[in-house]
Amino acid sequence: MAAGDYNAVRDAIRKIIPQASYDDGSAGPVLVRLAWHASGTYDKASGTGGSNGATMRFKLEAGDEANNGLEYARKYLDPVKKQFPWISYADLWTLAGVVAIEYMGGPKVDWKPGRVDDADVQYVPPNGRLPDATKGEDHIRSVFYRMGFNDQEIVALSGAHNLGRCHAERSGFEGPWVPMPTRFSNTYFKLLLRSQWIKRKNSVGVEQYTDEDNELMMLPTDMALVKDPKFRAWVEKYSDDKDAFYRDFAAAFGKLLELGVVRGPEGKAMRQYARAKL
Ligand code: HIF
Repeated sequence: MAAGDYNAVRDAIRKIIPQASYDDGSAGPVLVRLAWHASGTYDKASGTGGSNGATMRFKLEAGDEANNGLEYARKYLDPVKKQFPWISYADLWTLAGVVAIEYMGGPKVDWKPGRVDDADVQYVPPNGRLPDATKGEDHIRSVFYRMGFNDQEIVALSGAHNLGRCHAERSGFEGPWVPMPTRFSNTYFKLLLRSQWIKRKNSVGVEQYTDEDNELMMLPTDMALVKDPKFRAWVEKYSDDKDAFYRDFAAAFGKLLELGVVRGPEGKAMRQYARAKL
């Protein structure tokens, strides 16, 4: 297989998404979460963090409790990396998120290759940069503004919680947000607005919001999107207008994967050593 044949890599990723013995038969959602957590450590002010360098290869970052469970996503991608050793982990993890979104019926997200795995352990961003689901709108804003997102982009991105589920042993929360957690759609927004959400302690004693049947859930951070009037206006928009959601989600998720990726003339990512050193 020729080096640089990203379509062949996309095909190989599509093949590992169905996983009969894993959550809802699919590795898709956890691959989306890996792409986001690899990128969401970015800090605009210092230029540190982000997907370039694939610093989650190091225990120091993989062991951040926010990354619990992502070992499954990395493990599912191992055979793909073996088949295409020329692709960097940083490119593979971000590309897998994009392929998984499309596979599950979501929009096509623009993705550019060129990230490199040149970072050593000293480039691992500090633990604690990823969001804490027990918090509210101020926390969400401080985390996503740090990356350079605005309120509209935050809500558009949040539609990704249409995918997958929470696992008590990983985050303390449990359950899916929507009835079909391996299909991309704007159901998450519709449910946020329409259902009665009841604050309850789950099986491990952690407070979360559940529907009447205790089958679906919302995190405290999800509920903040309907409590805060500025966020809520976008939740209403995306609940009514699926096309607008798909378009804005694709733009925001594409932006997320590019955070901190500074490209040289040939498209190869360059590490800004002077700024990135922590
Ligand atoms: Fe998540 N997210 N996320 N998230 N997330 C979880 C699971 C997924 C937050 C917390 C959690 C985004 C933002 C935030 C996905 C994708 C995205 C879990 C459950 C928690 C606690 C983990 C587990 O127990 O396995 C918080 C606080 C966020 C800021 C508001 C993004 C927008 C929604 C950026 C995003 O894309 C996906 C996909 C999952 C499901 C993973 C799975 O294993 O099924």
